[in-house]
Amino acid sequence: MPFNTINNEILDRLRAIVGQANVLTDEETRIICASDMTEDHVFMPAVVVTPETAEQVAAILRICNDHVIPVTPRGGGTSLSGGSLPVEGGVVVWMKRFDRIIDIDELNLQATVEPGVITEVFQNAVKEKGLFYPPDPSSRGTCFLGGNLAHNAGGPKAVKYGVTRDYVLNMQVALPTGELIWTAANVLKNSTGYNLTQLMCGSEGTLGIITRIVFKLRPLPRRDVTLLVPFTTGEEACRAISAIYMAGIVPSGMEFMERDAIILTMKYLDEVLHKPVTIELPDHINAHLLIELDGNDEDTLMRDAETITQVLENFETGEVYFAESAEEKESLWRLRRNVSPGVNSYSLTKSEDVVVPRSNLPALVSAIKAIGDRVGFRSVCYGHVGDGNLHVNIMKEQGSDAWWHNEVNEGIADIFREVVRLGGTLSGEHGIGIAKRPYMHLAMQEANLRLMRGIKAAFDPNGILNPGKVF
Ligand code: LAC
Ligand code: ZN
Repeated sequence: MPFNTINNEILDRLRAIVGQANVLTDEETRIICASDMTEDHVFMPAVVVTPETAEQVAAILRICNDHVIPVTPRGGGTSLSGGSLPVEGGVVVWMKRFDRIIDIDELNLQATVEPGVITEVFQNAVKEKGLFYPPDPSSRGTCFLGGNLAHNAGGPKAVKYGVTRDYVLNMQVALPTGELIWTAANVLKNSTGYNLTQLMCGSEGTLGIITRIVFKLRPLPRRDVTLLVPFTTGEEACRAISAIYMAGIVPSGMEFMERDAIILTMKYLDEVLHKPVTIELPDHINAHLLIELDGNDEDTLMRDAETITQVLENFETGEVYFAESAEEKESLWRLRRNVSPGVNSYSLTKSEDVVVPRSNLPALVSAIKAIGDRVGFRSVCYGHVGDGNLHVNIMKEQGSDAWWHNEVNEGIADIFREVVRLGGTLSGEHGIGIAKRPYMHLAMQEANLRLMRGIKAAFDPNGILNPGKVF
């Protein structure tokens, strides 16, 4: 269905809902909401609305649905797949005023929050009460919990504790038709009908706008051990991962960084953020694993770390480095968290987020490098390899625009074909958005896509919500 454009009458109706000050048509605000962290895409919305209550969000949707005007929800704007890009223009609903932590329920280990709370703010708030919210995307300092849910964000802790979808019990959602629903109940078990909560997770803002969330929490682990292991090759590092699991260890972090990822991120931390981190990079070292163990008992952690070092004797490693102090641990994680902004600050990139069964990672890394050699791009790989989830940043560097849009996209299709052949799929945590939409048919049967389209139509009969995304 073709969309209608916004006129003065609709602007007045939006103003009547949220107040004059929260209907923003100035260029500066619209430019902020025209892009996210995805490549170099820019799509200008006609207007940005900043509601404060669920009822306001529902009322905005009702008007836009009646007039068939596209609506794109926006959180912290950190999407790497184009989730918050208003590709059809129209209204951006920016959720930044939904920033309250409503309740941290220590008796039930639950918390109720608004979706515009910054992830790290929430992590710290529950930590003060001795509790733990494990999902830990690298963008935690600026991303919003609502966006984390919409994209089912992961991060390093997922390898032991699971991803965002594993921590949500219930949520309030404004539907594109203007109705306001709760998806479930605040309970730990629930077999009551279809699971609308989980359907919303990872739906990328295409089915509804999340207006309140009930999370479950865990007790905070008291101790951790962090080690950095250099390897001669990326494939060798990836082979070691399965061996560590086979020795009976479940790390709370198992992160991979290629040599180029470390070089570019060290440069960025030094030159741009002025918070340098230095690690030795001898010539024969081409990849590192950053491994973390957590728990409450120091002796158990030390025994597990010892087991890991014994396992590693069977691999081509450099000297294993144990982070002793909290500062040393923090600087290793600072390095890891800044790989994406670091690499992206030195070249336009296409960020892939593929995932395979972890035993197939060595084959995947080899295939990516071979495809890069053939097409002529440099790829910088890093990511959550304990989960088999590899981020692949493909660098434009000196390449021409035509090459970037044609040959490189074909090369990416080849990477995805290889991923699927290895039993994997397109995205482990960043979502599909617009970036991976052209490749969905490589991972999905037509029947899957038909079911997804049917679900979309059931929620959003006029297709107004975050159009142009996913499929
Ligand atoms: C990371 C983000 C890019 O792992 O997912 O750093
Ligand atoms: Zn990641």
